[in-house]
Amino acid sequence: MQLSIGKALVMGGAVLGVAVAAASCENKAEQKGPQAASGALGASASLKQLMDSRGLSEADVEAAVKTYVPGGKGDEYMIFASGGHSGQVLVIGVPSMRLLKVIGVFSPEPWQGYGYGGESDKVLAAGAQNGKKISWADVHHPNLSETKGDYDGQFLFVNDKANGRVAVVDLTDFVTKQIVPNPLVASDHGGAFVDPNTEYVIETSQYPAPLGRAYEPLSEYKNKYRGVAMFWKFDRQKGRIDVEKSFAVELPPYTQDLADAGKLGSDGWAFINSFNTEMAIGGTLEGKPPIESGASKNDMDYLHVINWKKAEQLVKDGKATTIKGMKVLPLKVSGEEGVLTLVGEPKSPHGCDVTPDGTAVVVGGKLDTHATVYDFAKMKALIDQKKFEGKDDYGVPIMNFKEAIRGQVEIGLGPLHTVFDDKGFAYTSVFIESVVAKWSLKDMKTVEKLPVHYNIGHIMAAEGDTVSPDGKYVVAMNKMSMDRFSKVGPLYPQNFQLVDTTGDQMRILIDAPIGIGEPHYSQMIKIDKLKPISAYKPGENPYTGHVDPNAVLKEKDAKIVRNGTTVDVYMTAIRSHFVPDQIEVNEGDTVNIHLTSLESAEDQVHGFALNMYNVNVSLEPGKHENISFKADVPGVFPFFCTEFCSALHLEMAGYFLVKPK
Ligand code: RUQ
Ligand code: CUA
Repeated sequence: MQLSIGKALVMGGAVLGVAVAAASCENKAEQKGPQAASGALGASASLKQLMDSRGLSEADVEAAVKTYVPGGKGDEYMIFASGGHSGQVLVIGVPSMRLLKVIGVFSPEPWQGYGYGGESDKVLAAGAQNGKKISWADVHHPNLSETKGDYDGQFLFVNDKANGRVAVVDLTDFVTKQIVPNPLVASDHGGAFVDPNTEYVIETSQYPAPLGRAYEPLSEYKNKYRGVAMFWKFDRQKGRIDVEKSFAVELPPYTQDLADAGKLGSDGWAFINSFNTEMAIGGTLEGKPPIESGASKNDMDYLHVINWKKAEQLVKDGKATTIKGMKVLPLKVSGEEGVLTLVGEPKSPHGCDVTPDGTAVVVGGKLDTHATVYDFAKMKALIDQKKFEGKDDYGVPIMNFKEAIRGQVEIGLGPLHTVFDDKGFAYTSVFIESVVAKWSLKDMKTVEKLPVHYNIGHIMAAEGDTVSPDGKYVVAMNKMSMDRFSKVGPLYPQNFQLVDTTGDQMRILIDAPIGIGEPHYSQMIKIDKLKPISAYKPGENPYTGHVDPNAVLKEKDAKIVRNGTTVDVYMTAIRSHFVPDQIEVNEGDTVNIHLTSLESAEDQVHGFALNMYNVNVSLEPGKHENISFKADVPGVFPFFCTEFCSALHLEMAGYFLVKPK
C-alpha cells in the first residue's frame, strides 16, 4: 500500500489519520470515526509542513508509520543477532529496530554484572581453551531452540568462531548459562544449528587443524589436518549441553563453512558447504599464492551431506574413537557407512539453507552468479542406491552434481545466504551487487532485486528458519554503511535494514546502525512465543535454577561469619540499604559475599560494586549472587549500589575495610 499524502489530503481517509497521529502526536480521538477525516485534514497541513521542513517524502512518512512503536507498546517480533567479535548477542525489537538488550555471552558485560566476581564467572571460566581464559569471541550464528521445527522461545545457542565454542542462553531470564569449549577444533563456523527438536546443537569446524589441536607441520596438512562436525547433545530438562552424550564426525580438511539441519522429510540429516577443497595453505612470504587464490582454483567444492541419525547409531555401536575425551566417528567409517557423502558446489560456496518444507538445500557461490538448489529426495535416492561418480582421496563417496540438484537460479554477483517467506519465495543476500534477490522456489526465477546499503552479508526473515516462516519482514544485515549515518570516526557501524516484504515490491523501512562488532546471522521470533520472567524466586541462583543454599531470605538473618582466614558475609539488599554495610577483614583473608536481593517488585534492580577489587554484580529482584575474592590490598573501599533504584539510591552504600598485616 503506497500512501499518497496528496490523495489522502483530498479524501481525508483513515490511512492519513493514522499517519498524522503517529507523526504529529495528535490526540487519539482523531484517529477514529467520521470526525477523524476532518481532524486528519486539519492536521495534515501541519504534517505537510513538518515533512517539508524535515525534507521527508511520502514514502519516508509511510515507512515511519510502519515502524514507529509508541512508548508502552511492545514490538511484534524480537531479533536475536550475533554481536560478532564483541562476543555478545543483541536483542532488537521489530518493527521499531530498537536495541532492547545486549546479552553478555562470551565477553564480560558490566551492566549485567556478567564476569565481575559473581556466579557468572564460572560460566565464563568454563569456556577456557587449553587452560587459557578467553574473554572475547567471534559470535556468528544464533539459533533458537525448536520443537517440531518451530521456534519454541526457550533457548538460544550461539557459536564462537574464533575459539571453537558454543554457548547456551536461557530465554526465561535472557542469561548465558553455559559455554562449552570444543576440545577438537581450532575454530568453528557452521553453528550453532539445531535439529527440529533440538536434540543436538550442531557446530562444524572452519579452518582445518589436527583434531585435538596437537602440533603437526603444514606439510602434513592433507594427512593430519581435519575438519569436524560436532553434535552437542542438548538436555532440555536441564537446559544444558550434555558433553558426555555428544559426539563428532570427522571430516576431510576442506574448510567447512556454513551448516544447516534437515527438517520434516530431511530430519536426521545435516548439510555443510565447504570452500577449500584445493587444501590451499598459503605461503605468501615464500612466494606461493595466498589462500584466497589457492582456494579459488577448483570450479567445484563440496557440499557435505551427513546422516547424523546413522552417525549417532554407529557411535552407540562403539565405532567411534576418542580424542581429548570426545567420541569421534572416523572419516573412514563415515565414508564406508554412508554417514558422509559429498556433492559438488560451484565456485567458493557460502550459505547453506534448508527450505521450510525440508525438501531442498540452497547454497550460494561467492564467485558464482547462481544459487544452487539441491534436492534432498534425489540425494537420498543416490545415497540409498550407492550411485556415486567416485570417491575423494579420503574414501568419501561423491554424487554427481547434475543428478543431485533441482536446478540453479540466476541471482547476481556474489550470492551468500538465503531465507524464506510464507508464499514460496526465497530471499538471497548478494554481497558484491549489494542487493536482496527475491526468487520463486517453484519457478526457480529471480523476480525482484532490492538495493541495500551496503554489501549485505547475512539476511534473515521473520520465523525464517522454521517449517512455517511468517513472511512480512526480511532484515538485510549489511557489512558497510558508508553514507548512511552521521560519521563516528573510521570504524563505521554495520547497518541492519528492515525490509517490508508484504507488498508487490520489497521496501526498506528503516536503517538500524549496529555499533557493536560485526554481526553475522540472527533470527527473528514472534514476541508472544517468549515467556521471560520478571523476577527470580526469592534467593534463586540463576545458574542452578534453585534457591541458593547461601541465600539470605530475611534481613535479620544477615551476618558475618569468620573462620580462620575465611570470612563469609551473608548480605541482603533492598531499597535502599545493604545489611551488613560495614565489613572489616584482614589482609590476605578469603572473602565470600553471599548476597540476596529481597526485592520482588518488577524492575526493582540493585547492583553491588566493590571498587578496586573488580567486583560488580547485578541484583535483579529475588536474585542471589555468590562473590569470592582474596582481600590482598589493604585500605578502605566504599561499596555502593549501581542502579538508580530509589530517591536514596546514592545512600545505598557501605564500607569494606581491609586491615593491613
Ligand atoms: S558468515 S556473511 Cu559467519 Cu554466517 Cu556469511
Ligand atoms: Cu539500590 Cu541503587
